[in-house]
Amino acid sequence: MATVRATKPIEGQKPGTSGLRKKTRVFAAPGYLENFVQAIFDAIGGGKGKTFVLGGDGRYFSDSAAQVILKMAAANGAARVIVGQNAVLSTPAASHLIRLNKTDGGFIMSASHNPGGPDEDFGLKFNAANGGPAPEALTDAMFAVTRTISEYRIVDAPDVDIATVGETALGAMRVSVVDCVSDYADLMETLFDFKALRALFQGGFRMRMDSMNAVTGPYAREILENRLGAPKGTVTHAVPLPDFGGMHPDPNPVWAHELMDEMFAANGPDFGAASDGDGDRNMVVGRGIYVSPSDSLAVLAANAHLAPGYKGGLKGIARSMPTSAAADRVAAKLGLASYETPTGWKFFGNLLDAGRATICGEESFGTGSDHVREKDGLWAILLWLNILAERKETVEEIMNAHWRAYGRNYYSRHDYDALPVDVAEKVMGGLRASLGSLPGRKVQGMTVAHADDFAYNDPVDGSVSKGQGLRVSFSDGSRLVLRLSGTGTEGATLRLYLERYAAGPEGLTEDVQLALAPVIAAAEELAGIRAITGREGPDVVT
Ligand code: VG1
Ligand code: CO
Repeated sequence: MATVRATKPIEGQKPGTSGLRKKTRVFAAPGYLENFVQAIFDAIGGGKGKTFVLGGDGRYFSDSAAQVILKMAAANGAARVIVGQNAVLSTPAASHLIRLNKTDGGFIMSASHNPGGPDEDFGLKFNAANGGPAPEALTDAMFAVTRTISEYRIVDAPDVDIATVGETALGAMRVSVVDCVSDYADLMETLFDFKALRALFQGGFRMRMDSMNAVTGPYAREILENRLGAPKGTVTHAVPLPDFGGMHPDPNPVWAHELMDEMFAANGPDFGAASDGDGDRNMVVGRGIYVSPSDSLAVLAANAHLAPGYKGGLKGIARSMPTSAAADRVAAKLGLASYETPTGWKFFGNLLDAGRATICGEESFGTGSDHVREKDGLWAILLWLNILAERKETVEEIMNAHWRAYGRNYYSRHDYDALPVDVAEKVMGGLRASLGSLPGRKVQGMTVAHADDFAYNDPVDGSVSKGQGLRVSFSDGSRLVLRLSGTGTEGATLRLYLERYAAGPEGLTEDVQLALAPVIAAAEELAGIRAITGREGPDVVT
């Protein structure tokens, strides 16, 4: 019953920072999804006899896309597909299932923090047998196939029932529909002290978890409310919706403003958290204090030994290049190796597989460890809870103590969204062309120490990834980075990352944008973003 259908290459099927993301209408057009899925099978050497995981964040179009992927897996000879019930799996839960079942990889349907719906975004990414996002060599191979593809394989069969947990089949292929939450929740129990966390909630600790109508709702309810006894209603926006209820499921102070308002109100909860569309990002907030993701990574690394899963200490700490150097200071103090990788979780995979890094993080609200091969929002939130339970201090006390011990890396990211591509390229091109002449130059009272276009030499497999962002470092430890987003679906998004170090003990609690003012001014002087784009300022500041 397998049919071979003729097709033609479709332009632009190049996976970005994290899989292929397009407008839903583009993905739903005839042959679009099919071509890309066949390209994945071809790039991994076919599907014959293999086992895969399938799931996603439940966004609009996922149900029909799941049926196409199942029918194509069967036609490509797969032996078995493990599907999250209703095709739902958070990205970290999918990564876990790939590893737990020793499968050959998995398909994750998500455009992550991008909005969902018929007029918004859809996405698909393939994770390899280690549970992590396909490395660059593999995504390049997929793209190459999409440029020459002439046919795809799909079975003619009725839709598979994926709403009922249990075993079923599609021709010769087994389809195992599994509960989305239980294996993942069990994994969390092996890493964190659930007894201490239950006691914390029993003692009246108040938390607000905003799942933003996205995939973590059922996970957070099961773990926080059912297993840990947090009061019902601790998790808000807990029902995943195909369009996220119109929310932009990106956990940052701008898009999670309801949570921010609550955390900054008089008598707000003790701890607040939010996660994104597919559950791999997290934002943490204390009462009256926002924790920047770069600082969160540093605090988690410095305190991870307080949780049972990490009591033996860490092997190393890795961060993406634009992430602040706060984590490096922790690594130095603990005598651990630290790594600086390009943006995107796929670059942490080799370090985690090789046992060189235990904890990894990105400034974009992503933190994770070697328990899976993706960043993991609820993992970070539970580690924070475990640290709060052990230290018996508030988030604010923990942050202040951290800055006193290590100094503070003031940090912010300014995003200029949906720019015309040529305008964004002009900004990048201008700064890139001047990099060679910058060292030694004085800008806004600071001296440029180093300027380059970041290239990463993977210490594990020796692969080289070039053009990963323009960086300018100053002799006082300040830094600015400029790169183009690889996850957007409209025009170009320019990201400006800003950092300034204050050693303390004075000046550790300044307003972040004020503390960064000289670096912001230096960025404008060197790159002319406002001048070239004509924009008055960034669209999103985090
Ligand atoms: C962004 C973030 C990056 C993250 C990626 C995927 O990429 O900056 O750190 O890994 O999103 O996250 P970009 O290329 O737009 O800067 V998710 O949660 O959207 O899968
Ligand atoms: Co995500």
